[in-house]
Amino acid sequence: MKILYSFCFTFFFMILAIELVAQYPDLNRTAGRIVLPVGKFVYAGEKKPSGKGMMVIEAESTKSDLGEWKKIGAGESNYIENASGKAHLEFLGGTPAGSDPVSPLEYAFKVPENGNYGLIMQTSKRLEGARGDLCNDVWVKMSGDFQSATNLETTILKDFLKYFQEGSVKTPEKSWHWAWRAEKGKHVFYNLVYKLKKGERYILTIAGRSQRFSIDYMVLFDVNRFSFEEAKAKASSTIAN
Ligand SMILES: [Ca+2]
Repeated sequence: MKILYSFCFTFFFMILAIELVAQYPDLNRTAGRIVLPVGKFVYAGEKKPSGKGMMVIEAESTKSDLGEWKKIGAGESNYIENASGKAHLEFLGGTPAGSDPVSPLEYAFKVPENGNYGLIMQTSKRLEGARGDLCNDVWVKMSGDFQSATNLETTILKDFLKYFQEGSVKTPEKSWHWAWRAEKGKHVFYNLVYKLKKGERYILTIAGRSQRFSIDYMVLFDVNRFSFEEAKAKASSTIAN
């Protein structure tokens, strides 16, 4: 049975790799592992029926000056195991409780289809003895020709919003968990969903807020194809690390 699972797993990623290379011929591959291209979207889903509409950006793919972010790779101190691309970014500025936006990181992208795209991120906190609900958020904003597709005004989405890792004070540190909502107003939460146009250039900006918070990758997905729960499950199970 183990051999069968292993075969199916390998076969799945072979098909995924073929799909990705077909769409993005300049994808790099190293020893059979898909290396996500810098600053580009790639599909992470199956071909049908729900294959389109899920895209990934590696946090470490930014071309911005890292400022107070640190890129941490496998084998380095404070590396969180199983990061995609074997690397993540940890914010070392600010305080564990948070700060104004620091060291903004830009991610320019285009979407292959018109759609309403939700944003989720794979994240990790490193407490070093701090309270469990600290070290767990960043700032995010979107720029470009888009409209809000959530219950926040478009102008609100164009400015920095606090975006946090879900869970409680008991959520384990130094392990990957999803961030999938923004907080605006105390304990008032919003999904971030953007109505995007094919071919338009957008810039997602992420800035440091709380110290020792890490981002591995971001996912933008078509909310008409995936619920937030489905998107999280799909991304967790298909993104190469
Ligand atoms: Ca990564």
